[in-house]
Amino acid sequence: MSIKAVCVMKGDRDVSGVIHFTQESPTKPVKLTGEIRGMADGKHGFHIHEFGDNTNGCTSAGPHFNPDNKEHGAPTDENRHVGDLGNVDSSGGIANVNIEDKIINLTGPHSIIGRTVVVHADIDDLGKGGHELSKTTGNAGSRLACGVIGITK
Ligand SMILES: [Cu+2]
Ligand SMILES: [Zn+2]
Repeated sequence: MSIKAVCVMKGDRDVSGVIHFTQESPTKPVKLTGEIRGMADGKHGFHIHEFGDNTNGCTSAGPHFNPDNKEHGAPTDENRHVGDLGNVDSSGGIANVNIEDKIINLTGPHSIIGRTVVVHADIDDLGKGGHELSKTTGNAGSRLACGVIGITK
């Protein structure tokens, strides 16, 4: 039976979204589908952050989920944080999310359940921008919206 999770994202400036996660089994990739509304056109960094804590807004979610102690990178890189899902692309106020990822999981040590999805103001440079933040955050800027990932049926 497949495993399912959902994340309702909210932010300060009318940015909101819903992301659905499904995984056929613990050894299969996780599929993400959904949309985020209210962002400027262009690419926006999209990550799983370590903590499912939004007490002080998206800041409380902490750094990128990185249980294997690697550097920030692209989803396709060997050297990446577990939480590195790259960018979502917004057009006309809607970013459609359609991602399949083999590194995040809905069970086990790479489980993202109870952690936070964050979408950022700027593009994630995927570790290659040469900025001092490239290898930790992709220099993706402020946190526009976030939400905790929960189990659903
Ligand atoms: Cu992030
Ligand atoms: Zn990262």
